Amino acid sequence: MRMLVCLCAAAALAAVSPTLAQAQYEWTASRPDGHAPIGIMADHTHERGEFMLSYRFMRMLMDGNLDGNDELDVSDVHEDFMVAPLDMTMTMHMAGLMYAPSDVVTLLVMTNWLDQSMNHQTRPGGMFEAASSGLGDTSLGALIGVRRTGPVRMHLNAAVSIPTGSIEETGVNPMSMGRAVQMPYPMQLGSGTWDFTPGITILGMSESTSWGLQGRTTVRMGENSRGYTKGSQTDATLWFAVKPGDRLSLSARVLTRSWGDYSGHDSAYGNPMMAPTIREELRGGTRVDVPMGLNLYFPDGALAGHRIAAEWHIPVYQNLRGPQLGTDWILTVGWQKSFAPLGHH
Ligand SMILES: [Cu+2]
Repeated sequence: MRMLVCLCAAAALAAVSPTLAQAQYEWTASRPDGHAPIGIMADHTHERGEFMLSYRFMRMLMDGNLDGNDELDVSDVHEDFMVAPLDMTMTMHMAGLMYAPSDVVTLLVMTNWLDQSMNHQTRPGGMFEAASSGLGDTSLGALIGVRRTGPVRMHLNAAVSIPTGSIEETGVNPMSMGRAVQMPYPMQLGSGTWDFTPGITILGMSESTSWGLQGRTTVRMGENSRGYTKGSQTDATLWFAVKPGDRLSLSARVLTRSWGDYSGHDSAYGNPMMAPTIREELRGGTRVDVPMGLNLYFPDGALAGHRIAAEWHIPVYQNLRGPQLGTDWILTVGWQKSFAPLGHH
């Protein structure tokens, strides 16, 4: 919350003091850094009638358990639990559609497909894998332009997440005697609740550099059909990009993410000492990443208007309610293409 207050103060400052920006450069999306680093969603608005298609491929590797800042050995986890998670790989295919019915409002729909697998080791030493895949949750958002001229722009974000992702993923494990049983919390594909995500985005641009700030919080509404609620999540990110040419920009940013423990309980889970991944109070954490990225934009030629971008997250700080798997790296690669208003050429 403190981060959001800071962002709001910065937003208010940006809104009331146009003199803050020295050069009256007019912000434009028609540059490689006219879009934020690809790991950021809902960063830019569109002009009336424009629409945009996007696809993102995201892969995340989590490896090894943390408790607070401390790395745990598998044997440490086995002191309290019969099963220790070892690592988890998540692949996400994310499709998005943006459309601006007016210059003030841009609408956004995003949905994704998930493939995830987690390796485990039992106390006696047996290894097994759990895997789930399917549709994730679907997000409907609106971006509302507050400051739409000059070198510094600002918009408000509001999104509702529809629980299209399954929370009924089951699998066989060495303790389930051949039966498919409810998989642990991190293996489920959605939150099971309608979620609300308000946020704010500020963008700034000069001749050859740009920057931005975004803060957003996801709040879960109610309890899902299995009797639990995921924790809320707050992201705050600040980025800076340089544009050495008309087609390429390079970016660096800081992302702080805090997410809470779950409340409620999925009664399908038995003995709480089975695995840390079935414990509601071992879900929360804070992570700080320094993602590095590049954006390619093709202003002309056969690929005119297409964008290709990649971003690589390096976590620099993690504090988890553990034992919980820590994040090793996240890679996002994406494609975006905007289309002019229908009827224009
Ligand atoms: Cu767009």
